[in-house]
Amino acid sequence: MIAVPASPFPYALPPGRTALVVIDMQRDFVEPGGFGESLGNDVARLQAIVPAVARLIALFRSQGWPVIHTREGHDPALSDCPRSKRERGSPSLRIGDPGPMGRVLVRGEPGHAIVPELAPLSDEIVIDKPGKGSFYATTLAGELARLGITHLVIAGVTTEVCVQTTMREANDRGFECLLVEDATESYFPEFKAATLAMIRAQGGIVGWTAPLAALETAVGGAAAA
Ligand code: C5J
Repeated sequence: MIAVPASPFPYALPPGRTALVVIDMQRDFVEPGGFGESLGNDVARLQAIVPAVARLIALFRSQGWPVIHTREGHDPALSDCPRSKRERGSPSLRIGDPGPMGRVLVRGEPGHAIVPELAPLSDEIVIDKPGKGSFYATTLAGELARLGITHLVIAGVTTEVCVQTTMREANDRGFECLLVEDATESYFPEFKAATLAMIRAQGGIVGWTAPLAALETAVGGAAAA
């Protein structure tokens, strides 16, 4: 076990049974002209974590530990997109509409792709999900079972939406989850802060949080020992 300094207490990371899940680092959420910006959000906050997420991915790859990427989106016919999701609110672009990066949140379109700096390697698992949670209507649970994974390190966007939903789904399924504080972000800083606080409240009711440097130091120290 690798002991990672974390809140609310150290996180015991078992090498060989831990995977990294990088959530929805897609152009539609992170880059100007995408779905996130069409909802009125400033995407600069999300762009700022790309280097930290890249470091985290590099850490897992250096250890030979699994890296799993998720993408939120829908098939071109929108058959897996509930009407409620498409029609809610008054965004300048709705799911499926043509935008500067192709049809918004549609699989295969440029905006649906993961940002180039974090592109998955050909042997890494990519989970396409129609909802906020990464377990709902996906193959993620089966992939984790096949790999013998019991612990998840989680990063990506947005902290209080797809990241938190995924972490709660995972927690309910028995996974021990660590959210990397500076490798996740929200369009709303107060929502990020509240999410981190509620995850680790009540003795880690949903899981743990830790800064990237703490994880890097712990893993590096274990590798050198
Ligand atoms: C959102 C996500 N915010 N990846 N998706 O709709 O958090």
